[in-house]
Amino acid sequence: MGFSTDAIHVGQEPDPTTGAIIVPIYQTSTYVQEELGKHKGYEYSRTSNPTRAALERNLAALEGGRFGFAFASGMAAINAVMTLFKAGDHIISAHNLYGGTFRLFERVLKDFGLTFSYSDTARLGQAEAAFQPNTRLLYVETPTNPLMEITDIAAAASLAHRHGALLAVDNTFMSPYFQRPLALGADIVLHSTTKYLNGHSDGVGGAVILDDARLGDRLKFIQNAAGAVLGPMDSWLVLRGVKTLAVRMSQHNENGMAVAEFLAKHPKVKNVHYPGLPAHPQHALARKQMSGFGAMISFETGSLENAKKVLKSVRLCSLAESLGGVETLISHPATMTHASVPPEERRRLGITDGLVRISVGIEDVEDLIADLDHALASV
Ligand code: P1T
Repeated sequence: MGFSTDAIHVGQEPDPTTGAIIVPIYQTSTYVQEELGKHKGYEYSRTSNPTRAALERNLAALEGGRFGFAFASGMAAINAVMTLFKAGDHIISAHNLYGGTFRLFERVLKDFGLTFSYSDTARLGQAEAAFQPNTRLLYVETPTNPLMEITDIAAAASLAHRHGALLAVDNTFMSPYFQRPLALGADIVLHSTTKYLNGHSDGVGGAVILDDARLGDRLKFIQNAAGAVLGPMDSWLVLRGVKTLAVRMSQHNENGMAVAEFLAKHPKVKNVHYPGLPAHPQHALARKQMSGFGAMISFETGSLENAKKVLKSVRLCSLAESLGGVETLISHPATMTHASVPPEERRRLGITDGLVRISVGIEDVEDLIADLDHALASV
């Protein structure tokens, strides 16, 4: 079946007891057993819950993996994946990541004996040089938050596999509608479902999808043992959001392209990071491995003062962290999403004090452009 059909139907057969067309919110912690050891497949909601199970099956189908796991947040999903590894293991991570991911690696997981190297995975030669005999994982976001750098997923997968390591891809910015990392050779796909999968800015969640049965068994064990599961209500909100993922993403993409083109021509804007622009250094790779470019854009205003003026002058775009909702959000990576990346590291990467990020929503794009035009006039 096609993507939209799967998004609407997989895991969502009519409720067997009532015929309800929508999977109910099974707001229950436990399940009554007929006799010792005899139950209907559910024992306790940390272990499994029918609403969460529906979402997990659905997301697995959309990403093309056999196993899906829903977590309490994107960070909880990333943390669960990292606990597949053990003290002494080495992980190579892309140098540009969501600031919270970098914070988890550097300020939590390092204390448990995992070791990290950071490299520019847009240039895989650099990542290749970072491999050690104990390297177990190559971890990338593509496109990256907020600089929209792109890693060649197929090449990164063969590089990792040549060194006996796995490849994990955070697919939050593209969603499975535009990019399917497992089909390109990745072993693990991660999401902050808070973003496009939910799509309506009304829930925090995370997901992991993979295809390998041994890894799947272990992650299922970790999900239950560590317990950072997504609740039934939040699972239901993501299920509901995913039904319109295809139409939303296609409108996000159209609006994203129009806003990026507007910004690229604007005299007050110095540099626009958007993979759909032919000037993006990896535009050709983006066309090859993604079927759209999405709606995340960052651009350079030249200084903190200019960035502040833009962020203060917008009326329709909302100044807020997060992304991927139907409404347009605008933010300042250096002091918001990437504040936990040390200033010198931010500067080295290009996350300057003048960088502004937009998550382009699906409002009428003329209204968004008029708002940005008005805001940029204050610079
Ligand atoms: O916020 P949470 O659901 O825990 O997801 C963390 C996360 C993981 N991966 C990527 C690529 C992300 O962008 C995020 C969260 N990002 C933001 C809140 C933000 O505004 O960029």
